[in-house]
This record gives sequence, structure tokens and C-alpha cells, in this order.
Amino acid sequence: MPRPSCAQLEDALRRAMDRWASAHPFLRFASVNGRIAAQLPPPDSRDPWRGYGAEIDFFALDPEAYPKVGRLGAWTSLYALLAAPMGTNGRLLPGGTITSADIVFNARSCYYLDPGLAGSSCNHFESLALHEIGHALDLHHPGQHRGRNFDSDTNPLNVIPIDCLDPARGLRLSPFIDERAVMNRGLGEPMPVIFALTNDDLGGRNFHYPICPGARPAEWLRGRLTAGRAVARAAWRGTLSALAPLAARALSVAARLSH
Ligand SMILES: [Ca+2]
Ligand SMILES: [Ca+2]
Ligand SMILES: [Zn+2]
Repeated sequence: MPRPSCAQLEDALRRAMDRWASAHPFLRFASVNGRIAAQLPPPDSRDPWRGYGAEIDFFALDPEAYPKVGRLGAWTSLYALLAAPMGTNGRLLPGGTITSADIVFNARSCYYLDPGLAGSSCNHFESLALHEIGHALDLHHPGQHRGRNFDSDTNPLNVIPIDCLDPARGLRLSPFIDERAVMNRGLGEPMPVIFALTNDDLGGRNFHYPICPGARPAEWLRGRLTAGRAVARAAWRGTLSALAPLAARALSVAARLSH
């Protein structure tokens, strides 16, 4: 109390998104409020990956309307195509291409906006947004998936150098977790105040969205348009084969859990 205004919530979301884009030459988030309505895929959709609403939508819903959010603070769903993405290094990278994400805050959970209220049993809204946006960028909980935690050495706190042309180079599994990382929050615990991304968070970001020195947005955009056409072709092929029983293998829908 007092209840925040819609503009205050939008500002908090914008700040959280900008933190992930900070000091990155290509990652940018632009508000499309008023131009594209937020939309969830219909529950029976066979092609949720095709993008309903904006690339990243935010919602506040009751568990009755959106059961996945359950007793959690928030839930992020990702939709992806099994098509090689055009990386921010201008090259096709192995893996899938995320097409959109829906971030749903639990309208029954409690939140606070003022970081001075830290320590309550509620979620710090902006920090939870920072965490959920990390999921939308394809990061997971390091502590929950210790067997999939990567580092270049055994120190979880230092900078993870990422080879921009070969992002996996030099990375290996590490059991050492950065406890302070915004992505290292357990399921169900209230989100504390975390404004800073750690080296571990940023290493994950830079692995997915590698930064080549001297790379220019224009070059990357050209590559991205080419990749976009490739993805569109992949989607079309997927549509054509939708009647085949194996179509589900060609088009993957990834639903990510989060708190
Ligand atoms: Ca959506
Ligand atoms: Ca390290
Ligand atoms: Zn999470």
C-alpha cells in the first residue's frame, strides 16, 4: 500500500528488461503496449509456437484462470521451433529458436514495489520480473539443475568468458553454483530484492546471445532477416506435416516452469 499505478508497474517491467539488455549491443526490448494485445495460445492450440500476442507478454492471472501458476509467484512459458537460430554473432547457432514467451504473475500472490519493504514474505515485483525475463531468454535455475550448470572454471563468481563465434568453447559442467544469481531462486520461495545481474547470469545471457567485438547491429539484423525466412520456412513445413503423427517431433513446444 498504496496500490501502485499501472505506469509504475510498467516502469518496473521496463527496468527489469533493460537490465538484461544492459551493455549488450543487440539485445533491446521495445514496448508494444497499445499496438499488440497480450495473448496466450488457446489451450487446444496445435501451433502455440507461432506467436500469440507480442514476443514477450506479461499477464496477471488467478490460478483458476491459469492453473500452471498454482501456488507460485509467476510462471513463464516459452514456445520454440526446432530450427537453428540466427545468433547475435551473425551465425546460425545450434539449438532451437524461441518464438515467444508468456510471463504470468499470480494475481493471488503478494508483491511489493518498494525495495525498502525487503524481508517480507511477499515477492519483490521488479526482481521477480528480472528472474522471469531470464527464463524468457532461456535461462534456468542453476541450483535446481546442478547437472546442467556450466562455467569455464570452478569459481562461480568471476566473469565467464564466452567465445563469440563458438559460444560453447571452453565451457564445462561445474557443480559450483552462484548463490546470488537472480536465476538461482528456488521454486516457491518469495523473491527477494535483486537488482544486479551477476557474472553467472550474464554468462548465461552472453552464451545465448554472444557478443562479437566490433559487431554492428546492421550486420546482425541482415542475418536475422535471413534466419527469419528460414524459420518461416520451417514453420510452413511444420504446418504441412501437421497431420502426420510425427509432426510433434518436428515442432517442439517448450513449457518452462518457474516461480
Ligand atoms: Ca503470447
Ligand atoms: Ca567461473
Ligand atoms: Zn524461476
